[in-house]
Amino acid sequence: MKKIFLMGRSESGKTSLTQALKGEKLHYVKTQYTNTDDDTIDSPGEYAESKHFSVGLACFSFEADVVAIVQAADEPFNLFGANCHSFIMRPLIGIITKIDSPYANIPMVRQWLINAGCERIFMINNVTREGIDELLEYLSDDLEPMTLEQAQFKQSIGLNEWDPLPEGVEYPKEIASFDR
Ligand SMILES: Nc1nc2c(ncn2[C@@H]2O[C@H](COP(=O)(O)OP(=O)(O)OP(=O)(O)O)[C@@H](O)[C@H]2O)c(=O)[nH]1
Ligand SMILES: [Mg+2]
Repeated sequence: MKKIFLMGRSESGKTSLTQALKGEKLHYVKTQYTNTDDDTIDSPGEYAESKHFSVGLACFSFEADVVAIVQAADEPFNLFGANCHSFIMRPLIGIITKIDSPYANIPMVRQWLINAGCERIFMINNVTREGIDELLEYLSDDLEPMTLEQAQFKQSIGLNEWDPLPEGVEYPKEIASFDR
């Protein structure tokens, strides 16, 4: 299971999402500080809302396999600038919550997440669990463990460390791998 780091404004549904992913009944808990367990890291929305704290988000992201921007479908404005994935050395996905809201504007929020650089976007209703299985399926595979040399090799051919090697390309034999 990939460990997912959730960031997004207060009330966007991050904690509810951690509960839905675990199959728990939703119960409101205001996130006061960053919580981590086996598969999730849940941050307080205030980190994303303050330019002084938001730098901390980059630090928490290093503990995760994948970073998610969580935005409710009815958010009135966007906190995340274009290309904000450039400060995070992890795959970035977008999660749109509250797709059931009468004030939802899904095309607008989706465009914000595309502009931020999200490589996949999931649509979630934490209350009915719509979309949760698709997200769980994405999270179910572990990332391939790799050595520093393997990561550097991927970078040398213009890939992110988490991108798969193209067909027909293999790591050079002389570089260290995990099974040696
Ligand atoms: N209708 C609807 N309500 C939701 C959904 N997800 C969360 N909520 C509600 O939105 C409110 C805020 O949800 P939280 O999960 O606590 O939000 P958060 O992002 O963790 O907020 P902070 O801890 O302040 O950062 C709660 O009352 C949830 O029940 C959803 O998909 N649909
Ligand atoms: Mg919370």
